[in-house]
Amino acid sequence: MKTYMIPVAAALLVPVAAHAQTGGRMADLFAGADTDHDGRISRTEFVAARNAHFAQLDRNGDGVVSAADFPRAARFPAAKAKIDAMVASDDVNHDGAVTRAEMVNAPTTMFDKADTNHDGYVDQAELAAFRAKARTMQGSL
Ligand SMILES: [Ca+2]
Ligand SMILES: [Ca+2]
Ligand SMILES: [Ca+2]
Repeated sequence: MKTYMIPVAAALLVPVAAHAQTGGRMADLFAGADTDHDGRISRTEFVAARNAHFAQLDRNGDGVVSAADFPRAARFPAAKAKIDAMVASDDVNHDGAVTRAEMVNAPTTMFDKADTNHDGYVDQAELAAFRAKARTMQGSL
């Protein structure tokens, strides 16, 4: 089981590059989310993955996710804009930082978009379609 964790951890150590922002985050959340390995991701699995993701995003360990957690990426305007957008999407009280409660209670917009037949699971076909769409959206940015 431990072997599953290595690629994920390694991927998270890669500095946040301008081109890897939103799409990378989407892929990461779904990639490790299928914890019962039934080939599809339930909403519960997605929320658990997002919850686990919080600790990885809060790099300076101050309990909130904000631009301060990405000092290197924040120097690049394009990357900074994407970090701001990521924070803003979950920042319910608009104080510029996302608490764990805000992230856990945030709407599962990404999951809902990927679950195109609305059966409460994102299967392989839906995930492939979602990733293709995410790539297209990134390309148009
Ligand atoms: Ca599953
Ligand atoms: Ca932080
Ligand atoms: Ca589905």
